[in-house]
Amino acid sequence: MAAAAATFSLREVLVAFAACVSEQRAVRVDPYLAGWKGLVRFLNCLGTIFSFISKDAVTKIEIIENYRNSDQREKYLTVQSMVEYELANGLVDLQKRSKHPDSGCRTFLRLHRALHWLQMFLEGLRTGEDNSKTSVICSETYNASLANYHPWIIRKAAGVAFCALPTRNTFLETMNVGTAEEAVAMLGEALPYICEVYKITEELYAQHKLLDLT
Ligand code: 1PZ
Repeated sequence: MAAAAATFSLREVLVAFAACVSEQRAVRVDPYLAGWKGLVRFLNCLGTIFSFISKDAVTKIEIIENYRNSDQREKYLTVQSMVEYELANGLVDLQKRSKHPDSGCRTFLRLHRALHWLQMFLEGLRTGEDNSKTSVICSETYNASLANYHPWIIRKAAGVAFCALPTRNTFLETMNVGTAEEAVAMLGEALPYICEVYKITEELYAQHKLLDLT
């Protein structure tokens, strides 16, 4: 029903990331992608100026989803099994992008780097003053993280898009978790899950020297 579509809330993202880490501390791919899909829906609510960003995120999500729907789906159940499988079978371009331009490892790394930005951005939002500017929190955290991996033209476009972000309180209300205070509380609950997922993935990629995949 229409009401169901309208009740989208960023709480779904929290629930998804909370479901990512298994008892063996593996990162489950399906809830990870579900978390990103929720973020994309949220981003789309903020206006068409962000569509070049959400389109790229959707492309990356779909590449990994295709692996999850392929004959090798079991190999892509967790990030750990994906890394193991792709490395053991020479499915990752370790030097430069060539035979396997869209490997799971390379594609996942793009989302992983964006998750680092998200972690810092949400923390900035959570701890920011009532009247602070979302655009400033967004550009500062972007410049400190993801921007290092983006060419000038993308950084420029991102900077323009950030100017369209609403004030902190309006932004928090757009999350549909209740009042701004309730949204802040939800962020406090969500961030430890996001941080944990980020940390485990970062360690795994570092261990296999995959953090620089082009
Ligand atoms: C709330 C405001 C949203 C701000 C989003 C901040 C991130 C800006 C990212 C700009 C990405 C622009 C589009 C394309 C980028 C790609 O070149 C790169 C590298 O991929 P490659 O070219 O190597 O295949 N893609 C990425 O870095 C992935 C970016 C995903 C960003 C998802 C943001 C979701 C935001 C949710 C907000 C709540």
